[in-house]
Amino acid sequence: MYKTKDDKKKKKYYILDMFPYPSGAGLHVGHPKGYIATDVFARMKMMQGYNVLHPMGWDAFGLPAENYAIENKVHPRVATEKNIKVFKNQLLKLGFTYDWGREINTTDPDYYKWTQWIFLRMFKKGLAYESREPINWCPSCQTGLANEDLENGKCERCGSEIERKPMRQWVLKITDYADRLLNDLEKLPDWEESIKEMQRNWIGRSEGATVRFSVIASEAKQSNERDNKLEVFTTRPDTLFGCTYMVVAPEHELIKKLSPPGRDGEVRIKNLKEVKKYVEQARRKSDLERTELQKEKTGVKLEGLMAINPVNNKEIPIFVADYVLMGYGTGAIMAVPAHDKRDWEFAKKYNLPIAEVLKGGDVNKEAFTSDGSHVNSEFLNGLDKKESLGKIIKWLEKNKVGKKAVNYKLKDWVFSRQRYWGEPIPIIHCSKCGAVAVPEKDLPVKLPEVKNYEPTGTGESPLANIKDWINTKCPKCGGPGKRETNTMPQWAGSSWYWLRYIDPKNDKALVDEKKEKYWSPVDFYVGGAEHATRHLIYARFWHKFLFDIGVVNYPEPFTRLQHVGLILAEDGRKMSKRWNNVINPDDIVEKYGADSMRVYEMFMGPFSQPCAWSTNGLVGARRFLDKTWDYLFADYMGIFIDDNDRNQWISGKREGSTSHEIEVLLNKTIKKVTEDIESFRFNTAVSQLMILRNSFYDIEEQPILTKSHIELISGKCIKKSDFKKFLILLAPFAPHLAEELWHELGNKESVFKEKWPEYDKKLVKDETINLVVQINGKLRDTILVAADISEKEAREEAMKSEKIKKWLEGKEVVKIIFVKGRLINIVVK
Ligand code: ANZ
Ligand code: ZN
Repeated sequence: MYKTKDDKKKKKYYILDMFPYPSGAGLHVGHPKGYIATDVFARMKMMQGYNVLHPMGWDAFGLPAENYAIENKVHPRVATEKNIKVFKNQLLKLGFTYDWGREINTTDPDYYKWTQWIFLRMFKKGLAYESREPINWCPSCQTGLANEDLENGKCERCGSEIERKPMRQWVLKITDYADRLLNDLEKLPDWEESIKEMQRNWIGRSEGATVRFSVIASEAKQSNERDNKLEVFTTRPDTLFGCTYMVVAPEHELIKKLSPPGRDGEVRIKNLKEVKKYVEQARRKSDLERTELQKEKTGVKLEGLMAINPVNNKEIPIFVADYVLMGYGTGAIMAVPAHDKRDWEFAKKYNLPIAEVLKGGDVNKEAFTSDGSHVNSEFLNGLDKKESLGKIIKWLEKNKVGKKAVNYKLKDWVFSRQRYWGEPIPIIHCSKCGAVAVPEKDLPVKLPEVKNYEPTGTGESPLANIKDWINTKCPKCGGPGKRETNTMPQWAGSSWYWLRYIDPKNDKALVDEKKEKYWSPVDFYVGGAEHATRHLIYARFWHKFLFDIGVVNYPEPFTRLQHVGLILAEDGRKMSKRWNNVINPDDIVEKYGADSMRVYEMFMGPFSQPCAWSTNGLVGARRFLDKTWDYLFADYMGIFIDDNDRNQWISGKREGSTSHEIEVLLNKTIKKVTEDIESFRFNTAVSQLMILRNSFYDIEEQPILTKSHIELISGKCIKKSDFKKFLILLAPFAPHLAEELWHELGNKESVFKEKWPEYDKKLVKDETINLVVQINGKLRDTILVAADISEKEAREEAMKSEKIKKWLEGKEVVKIIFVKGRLINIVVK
């Protein structure tokens, strides 16, 4: 039943879970929460007549599997396969609608063939390039990492302090897509605003200008060198008249360039020893440590040099200081201590002039960072920020000392790892032809078997030791070539996987064009908030690239996005081996049943909020299901007079009767459950189902059944057709129980082949409402009235209120504003 066909006649709905990373620990009860939610949603959509795609797979390359494998002395493939088995068994127990015929695994060569193919296409477009810039190096994982893989300057996996290490790297030019990644967020109204904001901050677009300063020797006035330039990026070029010194980052090339001994008159750093020592100290600090606002600023003046401020030709000193980072802008700044906090502190410490150029503060006391009109700035005097920015940029461009510029925090994606368990990068190095793409017909480049997959520590991947794999022919000239030994990062395989579910077995193309047209984009994507930046930015980047080369026909992969609130342990902490508070879903299923777990996780609280596990809550969910079962089968309850009576009802020979109240409640429940599932408010949907169930007959309210009770309820069963509607509403949450009861009712087909019920509009209208009564727009009273009250009646009712009478005394009513079902506003004079 859960086999998804490409049935083009039906309207499609593609709902996607973030696929798990199959770790050695298995799933805990928190992991399936999102999967249960999408499953409830998918089941409702199926019953609403959609052709639903709800797939599952494994994101199985990457460091954790490899580290686990090394620790436990097993091959990562063996460990991964074992972990996947465990995960899959755990998921199977929960009764999901996944079409396992579409299962994917990022470590399967038939899958990563296409990951490599995308890389090659990027390479051919110049979007994948080699670089030798210093990158983040984790000394413990012994691999390079992307900026995104750091947490507070530390390795996100093992917590080690990151070093900067110059290394040959493959880098993806994600910055080419920065503007589109940013602007297209506006086209995603069904993404949570908080996630979009995190992406905006991550991309970090700043508008400003670059300004080029000349660097000269401070003593020799007659320097013959004119070509030493220092370029900065600034968001405030309008404060250029207030620039009284400059700072370069410790890694800045200017230091290296001006280090060798020079002849007289040549521009050179004179206090090299001191500078080198400072640079060395800075190297050991993380970016976060370096830029912390509270930290005391440190730095060393570069003796022997001066910079010339192009706007007023003043000579100003240059410092090296670690509060300027190499990875941002140009790695150098023009310091404006009067109007920038960090510059101000630095200037105070080193006794540098503070020149006010914006009016409004007292720059002797602190930096004035708000807007103010310009002073001491010649042609900018009297202008505000906007005007002066325009004017100074024009001036910089005219004088060829700078230009308008945009800067991004987003950096190109460091895409190679010096580790074993990843997709080989399909490149062959040739001494004549350079880096050459492996021909597409030779894909996949399979990960070779090695004896030793421990990292070498030399900055080379363990693949570097397999000589017969490395040595190959150059595809271009046929001469000797060597395979690239770096592998792709963990995030590669997940950057396009949603496309593969559409057409998982295709060996001719990444995805068939027609199938892609039918299924994409993903209508709804649900997963952890921790993926707001990394995975979701990479995924959007690759998708846009695939859009540009015509593989997909939508520029954005995920139409709607929802994050999952964490399930915490009963003690309120995160579930973790460390705290010994992990609950295994297998145990819950064993003891309480899969449906209890499903219902409980949907009922425990608002979906997107963190919520602590509670065994009591779980027991409550189980009780609700028991009561549902008992409606038909509890011997002691006597809803049916006897078995014969029940059989008559089931076979339709006796009708049962539904009271008007229950009928109204049933219709309201249909409406509420439908809308709540649609908007991921599962907790209120479940509670509504509980209310409905209790209205049929609540045994708990009458724990001791006397004879008269039994007489009272005996034979009072509701209409079978109404009970069926209740079962259908319950089915997405508790599929096993609902299916079983459905069959007990004599149905031959699955409950999931039923149509989702519709409600009677007349019955769901609220009969009374609280009408707001305003006098001149101010709330003065609320009155209980019929929901469909007319303006005339509302006016009469409002006038009867004592509170309102008081306000109307001696006044003349000039106008009445009436919003049906909401409010009446009486305007008086
Ligand atoms: C002069 C200036 C005057 C600045 C002023 C600010 C205020 P955002 O908005 O984050 O883009 N900056 C530039 N490169 C830097 C680096 N590598 N390390 C540390 N700081 C750097 O910040 C841009 C501003 O951050 C730039 O504008 C520069 O200081 C600083 F009243 O230039 B500003
Ligand atoms: Zn060659």
